[in-house]
Amino acid sequence: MARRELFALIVLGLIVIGVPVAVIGYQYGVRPSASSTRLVDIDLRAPQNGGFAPEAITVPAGETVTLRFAAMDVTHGVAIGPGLGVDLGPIDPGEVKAVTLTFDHPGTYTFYCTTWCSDDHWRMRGTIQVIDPANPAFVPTSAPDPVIAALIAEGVDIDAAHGSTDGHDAEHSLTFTRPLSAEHGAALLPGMSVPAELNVPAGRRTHTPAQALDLLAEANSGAAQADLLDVIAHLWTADTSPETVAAAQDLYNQNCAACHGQYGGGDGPAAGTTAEQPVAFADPAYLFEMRSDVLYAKIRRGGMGTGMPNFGTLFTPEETWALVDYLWTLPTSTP
Ligand code: HEC
Ligand SMILES: [Cu+2]
Repeated sequence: MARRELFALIVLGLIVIGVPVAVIGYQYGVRPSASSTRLVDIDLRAPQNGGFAPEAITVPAGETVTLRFAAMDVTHGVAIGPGLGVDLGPIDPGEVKAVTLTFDHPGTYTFYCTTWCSDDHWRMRGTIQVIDPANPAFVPTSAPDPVIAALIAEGVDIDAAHGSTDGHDAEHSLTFTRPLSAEHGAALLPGMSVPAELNVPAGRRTHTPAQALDLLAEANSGAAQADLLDVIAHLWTADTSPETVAAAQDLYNQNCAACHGQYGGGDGPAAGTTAEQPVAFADPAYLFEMRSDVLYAKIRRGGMGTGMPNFGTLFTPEETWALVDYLWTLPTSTP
């Protein structure tokens, strides 16, 4: 064999063996220590088996972190909020899913399970504390929610028994003689006189439909109550878009249906496990005594020992309003 051929063979051998070794060595050895990408492995187990491990992680702002989630027992799902738009979908046992994130500012984020993995599924949450690298001991507190602050200032008790906060004088007791129809209400609307406070979204959020019924009946004497209720069903579902409602429906199915039921019947698989009965949004006699801003406050803050979790650390205010808008569609839609 000529020397040149031997030399070529050695070079080829070095390339065939050397390149993969270099690549693998770079990926597993050099890269994690040489760059600022941090890898965090998080195991997922149903809450009674330990939940997320670790349950709390700290990340300096500006640093890129890869979170790698592995389901250890049953199928889970992972989303991270608020406002990050991260939803990894279901993760089956043995499967691993990862997301790489860079947080620009200090703050607190929540990773949470989106799949019905056990009765305690909704307890499955963990926190990402993003710290200021220059001031690691400082933990920013979130600003108070202006909607909840306004309710407190107004003296509204968001934990009051259902239907007792609206000051409704029972002048027109709520009776539903036929299924609600927002479409019918939309058709009637041009012939109705709508009081100013019901003509703007902000006004609708601070009135119950029962109060709206009193106001509408006053302004439209002689109108049938069933027609006025249809007009309200329209007004209370008109402040959103089909896209927003569809996105909120996904949030509802992932986070609420287990207790409140897929169609809002208050009859989800976990309904029997909570201290109090989950409310049935599909029942207009209940929902029409509720204010949207109170529903919003309840979703963000949760109940006090009732079994209603808080979702303020999972969803943005916009997502919470979208959920409220979705709830109003439940008494008017037939499964
Ligand atoms: C683990 C069960 C559970 C889950 C999950 C759950 N809820 Fe509830 N929810 C309850 C219970 C029980 C109540 C009734 C007690 C109370 O009002 O605190 C309730 C009450 C509420 C109320 C207050 C009604 C009122 O009259 O004050 C709203 C609004 C609500 N839930 C919305 C939601 C939304 C939206 C989700 C999902 C993002 C959700 N819930 C997820 C159990 C649950
Ligand atoms: Cu889970």
